Amino acid sequence: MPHMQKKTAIEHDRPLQAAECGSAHLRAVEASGPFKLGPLPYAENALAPAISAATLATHYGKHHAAYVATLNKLVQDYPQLEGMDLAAVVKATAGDDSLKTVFNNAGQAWNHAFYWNSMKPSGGGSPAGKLKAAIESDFGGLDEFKRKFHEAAVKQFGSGWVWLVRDAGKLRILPTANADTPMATGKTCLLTIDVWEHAYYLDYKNKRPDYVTAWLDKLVNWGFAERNFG
Ligand code: MN3
Repeated sequence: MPHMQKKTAIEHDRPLQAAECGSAHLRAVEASGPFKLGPLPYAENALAPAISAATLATHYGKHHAAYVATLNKLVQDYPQLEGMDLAAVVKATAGDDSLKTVFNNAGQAWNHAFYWNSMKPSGGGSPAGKLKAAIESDFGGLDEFKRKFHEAAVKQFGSGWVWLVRDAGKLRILPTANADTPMATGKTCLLTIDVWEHAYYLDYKNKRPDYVTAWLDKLVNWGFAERNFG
Protein backbone atom coordinates (compact mmCIF):
# COMPACT_ATOMS: atom_id res chain seq x y z
CA MET A 1 0.00 0.00 0.00
CA PRO A 2 2.59 2.54 -1.10
CA HIS A 3 0.22 5.53 -1.03
CA MET A 4 -0.76 5.10 2.62
CA GLN A 5 0.48 7.87 4.83
CA LYS A 6 2.19 7.35 8.14
CA LYS A 7 0.09 8.20 11.13
CA THR A 8 1.07 8.76 14.69
CA ALA A 9 -0.11 6.10 17.07
CA ILE A 10 -2.30 8.50 19.01
CA GLU A 11 -3.28 12.13 18.79
CA HIS A 12 -1.77 13.98 21.71
CA ASP A 13 -3.20 17.24 22.93
CA ARG A 14 0.19 18.80 23.60
CA PRO A 15 3.68 18.54 22.12
CA LEU A 16 5.56 15.55 23.43
CA GLN A 17 9.05 15.85 24.79
CA ALA A 18 10.67 13.21 22.68
CA ALA A 19 12.62 10.67 24.66
CA GLU A 20 15.60 9.19 22.86
CA CYS A 21 14.38 6.01 21.27
CA GLY A 22 16.05 5.98 17.88
CA SER A 23 17.26 2.40 17.80
CA ALA A 24 17.41 0.52 14.52
CA HIS A 25 14.72 -1.77 15.87
CA LEU A 26 12.25 1.07 16.38
CA ARG A 27 13.05 2.66 13.03
CA ALA A 28 12.31 -0.71 11.43
CA VAL A 29 8.95 -0.80 13.18
CA GLU A 30 8.05 2.59 11.78
CA ALA A 31 9.27 1.75 8.28
CA SER A 32 7.20 -1.41 8.04
CA GLY A 33 3.70 0.05 7.83
CA PRO A 34 1.27 2.89 8.38
CA PHE A 35 1.39 3.01 12.20
CA LYS A 36 4.16 4.63 14.20
CA LEU A 37 5.37 4.01 17.70
CA GLY A 38 5.05 7.52 19.15
CA PRO A 39 7.76 8.76 21.51
CA LEU A 40 7.50 8.32 25.25
CA PRO A 41 6.51 11.69 26.78
CA TYR A 42 9.49 11.47 29.19
CA ALA A 43 12.84 9.73 29.47
CA GLU A 44 12.86 6.02 30.30
CA ASN A 45 14.37 6.72 33.74
CA ALA A 46 12.03 9.62 34.57
CA LEU A 47 9.44 7.57 36.51
CA ALA A 48 11.97 5.83 38.76
CA PRO A 49 11.81 4.57 41.40
CA ALA A 50 8.03 4.06 41.09
CA ILE A 51 8.61 2.46 37.67
CA SER A 52 12.21 1.65 36.76
CA ALA A 53 14.03 2.44 33.54
CA ALA A 54 14.38 -1.31 33.00
CA THR A 55 10.60 -1.77 33.10
CA LEU A 56 9.99 1.12 30.70
CA ALA A 57 12.73 -0.05 28.32
CA THR A 58 11.03 -3.43 28.00
CA HIS A 59 7.43 -2.28 28.27
CA TYR A 60 7.72 0.55 25.75
CA GLY A 61 10.65 -0.59 23.61
CA LYS A 62 9.63 -4.26 23.32
CA HIS A 63 5.96 -4.81 24.24
CA HIS A 64 4.43 -1.61 22.86
CA ALA A 65 6.78 -1.67 19.86
CA ALA A 66 5.77 -5.26 19.11
CA TYR A 67 2.05 -4.42 19.10
CA VAL A 68 2.68 -1.64 16.58
CA ALA A 69 4.95 -3.81 14.41
CA THR A 70 2.49 -6.73 14.44
CA LEU A 71 -0.39 -4.40 13.59
CA ASN A 72 1.58 -3.03 10.64
CA LYS A 73 2.01 -6.57 9.32
CA LEU A 74 -1.59 -7.62 9.94
CA VAL A 75 -3.31 -4.67 8.27
CA GLN A 76 -1.68 -5.55 4.95
CA ASP A 77 -4.19 -8.42 4.73
CA TYR A 78 -7.28 -6.27 5.37
CA PRO A 79 -7.83 -3.71 2.60
CA GLN A 80 -11.03 -2.56 4.33
CA LEU A 81 -8.84 -1.02 7.05
CA GLU A 82 -6.65 0.92 4.63
CA GLY A 83 -6.35 4.63 5.39
CA MET A 84 -7.90 4.38 8.86
CA ASP A 85 -6.16 5.96 11.83
CA LEU A 86 -5.47 3.83 14.88
CA ALA A 87 -8.61 4.72 16.81
CA ALA A 88 -10.74 3.95 13.75
CA VAL A 89 -9.10 0.51 13.38
CA VAL A 90 -9.83 -0.23 17.05
CA LYS A 91 -13.48 0.74 16.66
CA ALA A 92 -13.87 -1.07 13.31
CA THR A 93 -12.48 -4.37 14.64
CA ALA A 94 -13.98 -4.39 18.17
CA GLY A 95 -16.38 -7.27 18.75
CA ASP A 96 -15.63 -8.94 15.39
CA ASP A 97 -14.22 -12.44 15.98
CA SER A 98 -12.78 -12.61 12.46
CA LEU A 99 -10.69 -9.49 13.22
CA LYS A 100 -9.76 -10.39 16.81
CA THR A 101 -6.00 -10.47 16.23
CA VAL A 102 -6.05 -7.09 14.51
CA PHE A 103 -8.17 -5.70 17.37
CA ASN A 104 -5.83 -7.07 20.02
CA ASN A 105 -2.77 -5.40 18.49
CA ALA A 106 -4.52 -2.15 17.56
CA GLY A 107 -6.13 -1.93 21.00
CA GLN A 108 -2.83 -2.54 22.73
CA ALA A 109 -1.08 0.03 20.50
CA TRP A 110 -3.70 2.64 21.46
CA ASN A 111 -3.97 1.66 25.14
CA HIS A 112 -0.22 1.87 25.73
CA ALA A 113 0.09 5.34 24.16
CA PHE A 114 -2.75 6.44 26.45
CA TYR A 115 -1.09 4.82 29.46
CA TRP A 116 2.25 6.63 28.93
CA ASN A 117 0.35 9.91 29.00
CA SER A 118 -1.64 8.90 32.08
CA MET A 119 1.65 9.14 34.02
CA LYS A 120 4.25 11.83 34.51
CA PRO A 121 7.42 12.29 36.55
CA SER A 122 6.51 13.61 40.03
CA GLY A 123 2.84 12.96 39.36
CA GLY A 124 0.13 12.16 41.87
CA GLY A 125 -1.40 14.95 43.87
CA SER A 126 -4.92 16.11 43.15
CA PRO A 127 -7.05 17.04 40.15
CA ALA A 128 -8.24 20.62 39.75
CA GLY A 129 -11.18 22.53 38.38
CA LYS A 130 -14.19 20.76 36.88
CA LEU A 131 -12.64 17.33 37.20
CA LYS A 132 -12.04 17.86 40.92
CA ALA A 133 -15.70 18.80 41.33
CA ALA A 134 -16.86 15.77 39.30
CA ILE A 135 -14.73 13.40 41.38
CA GLU A 136 -16.26 14.85 44.51
CA SER A 137 -19.82 14.49 43.23
CA ASP A 138 -19.45 11.09 41.51
CA PHE A 139 -17.14 9.31 43.99
CA GLY A 140 -17.49 11.30 47.20
CA GLY A 141 -13.98 12.75 47.04
CA LEU A 142 -10.45 11.97 45.88
CA ASP A 143 -9.66 9.52 48.68
CA GLU A 144 -12.75 7.47 47.90
CA PHE A 145 -11.93 7.55 44.16
CA LYS A 146 -8.42 6.30 44.91
CA ARG A 147 -9.76 3.54 47.15
CA LYS A 148 -12.18 2.31 44.47
CA PHE A 149 -9.64 2.60 41.65
CA HIS A 150 -7.06 0.68 43.71
CA GLU A 151 -9.60 -2.02 44.50
CA ALA A 152 -10.58 -2.40 40.83
CA ALA A 153 -6.93 -2.58 39.74
CA VAL A 154 -6.10 -5.24 42.32
CA LYS A 155 -9.24 -7.27 41.60
CA GLN A 156 -8.87 -7.35 37.80
CA PHE A 157 -8.15 -11.06 37.24
CA GLY A 158 -5.31 -11.82 34.84
CA SER A 159 -4.25 -9.28 32.24
CA GLY A 160 -6.03 -6.02 31.58
CA TRP A 161 -6.51 -2.37 32.34
CA VAL A 162 -8.47 -0.14 34.70
CA TRP A 163 -9.85 3.12 33.38
CA LEU A 164 -11.34 6.35 34.61
CA VAL A 165 -13.94 7.22 31.98
CA ARG A 166 -16.74 9.68 31.39
CA ASP A 167 -19.85 7.82 30.31
CA ALA A 168 -23.18 9.56 29.75
CA GLY A 169 -22.03 12.54 31.80
CA LYS A 170 -20.85 10.50 34.80
CA LEU A 171 -17.36 9.46 35.87
CA ARG A 172 -16.91 5.69 36.18
CA ILE A 173 -14.10 3.28 36.99
CA LEU A 174 -14.07 0.51 34.40
CA PRO A 175 -11.85 -2.58 34.27
CA THR A 176 -11.21 -4.19 30.87
CA ALA A 177 -9.58 -7.52 30.04
CA ASN A 178 -6.62 -8.07 27.71
CA ALA A 179 -6.69 -5.46 24.91
CA ASP A 180 -10.24 -4.22 25.48
CA THR A 181 -10.67 -0.47 25.71
CA PRO A 182 -13.66 1.72 26.62
CA MET A 183 -12.72 3.97 23.68
CA ALA A 184 -14.03 1.29 21.31
CA THR A 185 -17.55 1.72 22.68
CA GLY A 186 -17.56 5.50 22.63
CA LYS A 187 -16.69 6.27 26.24
CA THR A 188 -14.36 9.19 26.96
CA CYS A 189 -11.17 7.85 28.52
CA LEU A 190 -9.51 10.10 31.12
CA LEU A 191 -6.81 7.85 32.63
CA THR A 192 -5.66 4.25 32.51
CA ILE A 193 -3.38 1.93 34.45
CA ASP A 194 -1.91 -1.17 32.81
CA VAL A 195 -2.24 -4.16 35.15
CA TRP A 196 -0.66 -6.74 32.84
CA GLU A 197 2.20 -8.30 34.80
CA HIS A 198 4.75 -6.91 32.32
CA ALA A 199 3.87 -3.41 33.63
CA TYR A 200 5.12 -4.07 37.17
CA TYR A 201 6.71 -7.47 37.63
CA LEU A 202 10.36 -6.36 37.38
CA ASP A 203 9.81 -3.70 40.05
CA TYR A 204 7.14 -5.22 42.31
CA LYS A 205 7.13 -8.97 41.53
CA ASN A 206 3.69 -10.26 42.56
CA LYS A 207 2.81 -7.18 44.62
CA ARG A 208 0.35 -5.52 42.27
CA PRO A 209 -1.25 -3.55 45.15
CA ASP A 210 2.07 -1.75 45.79
CA TYR A 211 2.39 -0.85 42.10
CA VAL A 212 -1.15 0.58 42.08
CA THR A 213 -0.49 2.59 45.24
CA ALA A 214 2.71 4.06 43.78
CA TRP A 215 0.91 4.79 40.52
CA LEU A 216 -1.86 6.75 42.29
CA ASP A 217 0.44 8.59 44.70
CA LYS A 218 3.51 9.30 42.54
CA LEU A 219 2.74 8.92 38.83
CA VAL A 220 -0.84 9.75 37.88
CA ASN A 221 -1.05 12.71 35.49
CA TRP A 222 -4.12 14.66 36.58
CA GLY A 223 -3.46 17.36 33.98
CA PHE A 224 -3.89 14.78 31.21
CA ALA A 225 -7.15 13.62 32.81
CA GLU A 226 -8.38 17.24 33.08
CA ARG A 227 -7.66 17.85 29.36
CA ASN A 228 -9.50 14.65 28.40
CA PHE A 229 -12.41 15.64 30.65
CA GLY A 230 -12.63 18.93 28.69
MN1 MN3 B 1 1.46 -3.23 28.84
